[in-house]
Amino acid sequence: NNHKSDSRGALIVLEGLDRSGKTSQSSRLLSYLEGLSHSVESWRFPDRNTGVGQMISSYLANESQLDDHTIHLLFSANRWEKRSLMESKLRSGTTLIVDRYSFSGVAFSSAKGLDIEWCKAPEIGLLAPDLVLYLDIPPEKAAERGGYGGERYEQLEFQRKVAHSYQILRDASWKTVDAGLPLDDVEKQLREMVLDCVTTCQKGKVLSKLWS
Ligand code: Z5A
Repeated sequence: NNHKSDSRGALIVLEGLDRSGKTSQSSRLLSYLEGLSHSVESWRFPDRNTGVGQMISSYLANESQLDDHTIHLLFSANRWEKRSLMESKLRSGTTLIVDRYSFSGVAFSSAKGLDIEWCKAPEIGLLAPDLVLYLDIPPEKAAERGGYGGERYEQLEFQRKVAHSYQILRDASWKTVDAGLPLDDVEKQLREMVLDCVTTCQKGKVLSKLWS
């Protein structure tokens, strides 16, 4: 039965500035879906556990220097490393809640001045999310939360540029929530959107590719 074989898990991506609450909301959504007996995992990019991920991690910690193009391609390679596992999880019915994805890759590198089309190119062919949730927060407000750590990019001026890049990338399919609201309020809005998406994918939806 064709319809039945199209049933799968949902690929749900959380995007937003540093400190917008992606990590907090990922874990809340994971518990929520688990509570409803859905098969679900939470993932994040960069995945610092792979070989490529370790290079990225040392770059972010300012322990190594890399050309802007080089680090961009490493972030992308880090997603390609996980692509086939991602596909098999989704096809076997597991929903993935992913903290940052290709949009972060393009937003951060283009904020440094790299050409946006050049930035998108290595992402073409990765799996397209079923839902992108954008946690919207003014950079100034995000900066007030617990203060930035010592990692590269965690500076107000740069985060303003990233916010601008996200504006350019955002399309009508993204769902935006006001991430300046209290954690519970943000979660409540996200729950509804996520459940809707999980249900649609369960009924059967074609898995498509990014930017093609
Ligand atoms: N990067 C890239 O350049 N290219 C790529 O392809 C990818 C990433 C994938 C590392 O990412 C850096 O890599 C990142 C982008 C770049 N650099 N920056 N900036 P990361 O994911 O490892 O780090 P992060 O995004 O900066 O994560 P984060 O600091 O953990 O932020 P968050 O996940 O959005 O927020 P949070 O941990 O849930 O919350 C932060 C604090 O705010 C915490 O104290 C919370 O309790 C508090 N919080 C959260 N929500 C609320 C609300 N609603 N009210 C009040 N307080 C809140």
